[in-house]
Amino acid sequence: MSESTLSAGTRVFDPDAIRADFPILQRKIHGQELVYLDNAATTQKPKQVIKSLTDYYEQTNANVHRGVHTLSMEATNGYEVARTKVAKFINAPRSEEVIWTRNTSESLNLVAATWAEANISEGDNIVITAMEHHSNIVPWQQLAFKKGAEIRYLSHNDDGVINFVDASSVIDSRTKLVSVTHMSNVLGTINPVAKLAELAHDVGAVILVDAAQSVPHMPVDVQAIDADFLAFSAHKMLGPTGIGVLWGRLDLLEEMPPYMFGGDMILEVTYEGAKWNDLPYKFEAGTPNIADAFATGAAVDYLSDLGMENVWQHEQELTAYAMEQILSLDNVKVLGPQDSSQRGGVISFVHDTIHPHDLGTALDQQGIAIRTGHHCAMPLVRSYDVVAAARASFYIYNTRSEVDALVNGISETEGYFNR
Ligand code: 7TS
Repeated sequence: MSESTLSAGTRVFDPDAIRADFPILQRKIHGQELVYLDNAATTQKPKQVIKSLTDYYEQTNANVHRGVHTLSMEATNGYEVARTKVAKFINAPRSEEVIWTRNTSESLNLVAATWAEANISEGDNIVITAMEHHSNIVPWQQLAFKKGAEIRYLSHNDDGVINFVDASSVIDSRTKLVSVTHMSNVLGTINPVAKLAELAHDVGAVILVDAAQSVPHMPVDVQAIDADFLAFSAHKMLGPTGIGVLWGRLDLLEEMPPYMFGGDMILEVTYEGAKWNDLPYKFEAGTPNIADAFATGAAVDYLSDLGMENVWQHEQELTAYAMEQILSLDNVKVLGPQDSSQRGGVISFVHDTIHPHDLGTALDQQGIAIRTGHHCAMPLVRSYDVVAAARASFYIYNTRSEVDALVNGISETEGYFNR
């Protein structure tokens, strides 16, 4: 099926029309057309999102939740409408379960500093996978050091697929939290989080899903996967930097102590003490990131108009094509599932003789942006006996001809280094 015939959203999925919405894609890099393949790090922004920021500052700017004047009421209304859009996007039962944070990292730290601080004691364990981003390792390590708790890792096979045979022995009666990435930012593996939720719930643990790489790319329904917490960042889904989301189950959020103290998160303050505000404000101390919440709403609208099923299908098709092309290169090894139907649009690879940083620099000269390094998942990358890998990651505006440019670019770089 041609991509331009997909139509579950309200807009036809046509990569050429989509590309026209992204001003940065007109840029030339070293005199070449930009081929942007670093979407797992951050995505580009469509003019609709950029305009929502200028519109906000030109027409609406005021502080929220405190004024009776028109601008303040409009700002408050827009800020809350954006929250409602996010709630609908992930099928959250209630919009007050959606907490604005700065990014996925802050969402994870919030749970560590509040829920985990209150519920994890000496001898308990926290289960994560061996393919987590540092943001979903370090907060738990720090908490475990402090509490005398244990971190346990779910293993995966060489292809990067979680090993379920030992999962049921790793998760046991002392497990309080299972915190797993929905999609690996290095291997591209999509983890069966609903199955992990079942294992966690069977022992009375809660499950936190790091959805930084899934919410932007596929339909995610917090109720269908039976998550307790879900974290993601707006900047990886067409939105601005500096804003992210923590979704949590209402009963858990209600019981949790606040994360930061200050304005807006209190109901009443006396000289002797304070009473916390209702959700979600209990977790949003101080003047929030209002403009970026508006822009996150615009990003959610953009993706919803395309339809997340269509976004997913486009990336699946492009990833299958890219895997085929990259695997056809003699000296390149791909990390993660070789079967493209088991992975999302992230392909990390290593070249037999060219260091990833040299490859990345040579590709940049050809206008092609990829990421190189440990991708903030050092233990994982090292487990493959490499210190760094090259990574191409795709999004709605990428095309087959850009995959061809990447593959030709790798071949040309080989020619240059082998001269
Ligand atoms: N979790 C996963 C799975 C991620 O991929 C990232 C960022 C984070 C958490 C942290 O997100 P942040 O918005 O708080 O930074 N991943 C990457 C990456 O792969 N390249 O740059 C950032």
